[in-house]
Amino acid sequence: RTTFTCCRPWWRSTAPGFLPRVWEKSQPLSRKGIHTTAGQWVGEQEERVLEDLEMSLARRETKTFFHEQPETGNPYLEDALLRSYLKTHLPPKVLEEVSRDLERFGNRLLSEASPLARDCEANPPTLRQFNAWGQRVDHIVTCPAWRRMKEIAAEEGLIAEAYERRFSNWSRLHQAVKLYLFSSFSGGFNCPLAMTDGAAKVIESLGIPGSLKKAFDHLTSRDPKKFWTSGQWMTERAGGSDVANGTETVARKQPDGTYRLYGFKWFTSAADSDVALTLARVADAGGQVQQGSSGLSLFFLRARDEEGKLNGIQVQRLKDKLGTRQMATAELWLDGAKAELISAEGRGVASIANMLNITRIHNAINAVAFMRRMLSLSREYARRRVAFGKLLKDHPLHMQTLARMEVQTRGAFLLVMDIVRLLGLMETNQASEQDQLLLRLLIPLAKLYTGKQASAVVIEAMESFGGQGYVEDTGLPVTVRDVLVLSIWEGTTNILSLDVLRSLTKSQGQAMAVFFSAVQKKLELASSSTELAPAVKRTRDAAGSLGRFMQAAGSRGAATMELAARDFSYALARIYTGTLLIEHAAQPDASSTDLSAARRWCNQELCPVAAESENSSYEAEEARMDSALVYEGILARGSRL
Ligand code: UCC
Repeated sequence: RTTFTCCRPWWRSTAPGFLPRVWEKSQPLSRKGIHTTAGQWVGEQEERVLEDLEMSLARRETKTFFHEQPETGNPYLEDALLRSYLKTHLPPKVLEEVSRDLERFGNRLLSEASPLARDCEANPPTLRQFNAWGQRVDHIVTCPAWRRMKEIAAEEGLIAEAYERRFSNWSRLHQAVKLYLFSSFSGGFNCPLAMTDGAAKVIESLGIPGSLKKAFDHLTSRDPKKFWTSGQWMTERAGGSDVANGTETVARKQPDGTYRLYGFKWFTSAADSDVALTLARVADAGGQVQQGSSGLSLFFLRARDEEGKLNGIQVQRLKDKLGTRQMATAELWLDGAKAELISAEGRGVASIANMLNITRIHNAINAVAFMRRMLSLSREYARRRVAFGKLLKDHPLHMQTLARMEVQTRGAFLLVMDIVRLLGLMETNQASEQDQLLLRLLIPLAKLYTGKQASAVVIEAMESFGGQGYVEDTGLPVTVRDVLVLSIWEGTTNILSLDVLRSLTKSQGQAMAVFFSAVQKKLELASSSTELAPAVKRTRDAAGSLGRFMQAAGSRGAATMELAARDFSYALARIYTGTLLIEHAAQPDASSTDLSAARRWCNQELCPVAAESENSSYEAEEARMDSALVYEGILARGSRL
């Protein structure tokens, strides 16, 4: 190997005829210079041969260094926690059927969806605004692989499963697990599915009115020719968080009872969808609209008419996004789009909340899916990649890093599954009032917490591949880019933290009481386990600290709670997830890894809001200092501070 380090390798000084055997082998490769003088011929040939020789040696020398591509197997069969969760929770008959379906589906993902997903990434959608004759067509051109994904989604019942309810409350779980497996092989098709599920949920919660029956059938169809997807057009130019003040779209009533929508939707994902739910302000006879949340109503519309012509919609452009590039996100002008009012007037936000809650659950499912996928690849790679004389898997520090990611992923998985379990109960009228309050609280918690976990875990997983993780055609950067959106769309971390507070306020504190009682119950179930005792104690202590914080904050007003909202939500998420890991580890057939995951999770700071409160982080003086820290140096430029 040292031959590569000096400027003139040893063989360069060797006369022809004394070259090593490898030279003889590589000689036929070069015949350049044969028509010139003998002297030149020899010189050029020698040069060429020596180049070939270097190449050949280089190849020989590096051949053992090629990285082996990590190959993962059936994602269902390789997911130990998923399988043990299903075994614990599903009735045996349901388990048998679901398990068979998931194993088959896992194989299909590897053989069919995985290559399609790569196609979707390689062929992102484009916008064709005009036809050859100069007419505006605004056609969003998608690739065949994307369209095939839609067919697969229908065939697999990725939406239908949840609404057919052939396994009663367990159907939601079955659907969620399929989505979880599908997500990282979906080439971005997880996004339209989230909104389609949300739209079906809204329609179902309205009692499937006659005018929406056809749409509901299409959205929940298993027939690829019939299956429709839905968009969720909420974000306008003023932003996607403050919907109440940012929505400018106006709805004008028509003589036939329908409405025409006029406005500009700034961020419409899966813009190739067949239908959409959107918010607008109904104009009165004088053309006036009511501002604020109480002026918003919910509308259903079809994107195109029967002939495929856009329904009073112009596509201004497609967004050039960091990730989820497989999926078209567009800016849309609504210029008289025909729509149907589907909520009571002024109840738009409350009505679309059903959709938001479903898409937020999908968001969390996707977060866990991406974590699991990257971990599967990381652990496979660690079984193949040698560094410092041994496989990565034999380096304890490397394993410690992966194990920490595994604990995060397990916690997130159990949190998401618990939400889906509650949703299944609610949808089959088996949920108590407490279950419903808990579900309302857990959805924003899971969305905000798993979004952050996923970003951290996936970036860490990328690093576990070293430089390979940073190389585009390994496919790893796509996942990193795609996962970063999870803490942004469907409500950012802070917006979701405020939604956690909203759920508490709305229930006048009952949701919090239910939370504490659920934690208490789960911990009691584990109280006979000596191995879990330290984890149980830490969680109990954390719940106690949380209770004391709330009592103290109660007397300090809404501003304190708002400032504490993020840390407060993290505390709830960590405590609740800790109890789920403990509960899982307390099962009779739990493994030593279940115990370890629970113990490790509970060793972290479970109640950051109490710790930060002790640091006075929510005092007015600290809030002023937050601004001072952020804006130091900028005042000179005449800001409004
Ligand atoms: O559209 C987007 C991109 C689409 C891409 C989707 C892909 C998903 C893929 C996932 C998997 C890959 S992004 C749009 C992002 N925007 C949001 O998510 C909205 C974020 N902002 C909020 O969530 C806000 O907190 C708002 C809009 C809900 C705040 O609205 P208001 O009107 O100011 O809030 P109010 O007045 O507190 O709430 C109005 C009513 C109340 O009910 P009533 O009137 O009965 O008291 C609330 O309790 O709505 C109710 N409500 C809810 N109910 C509000 N939020 C909820 C909720 N989450 N659940 C139940």
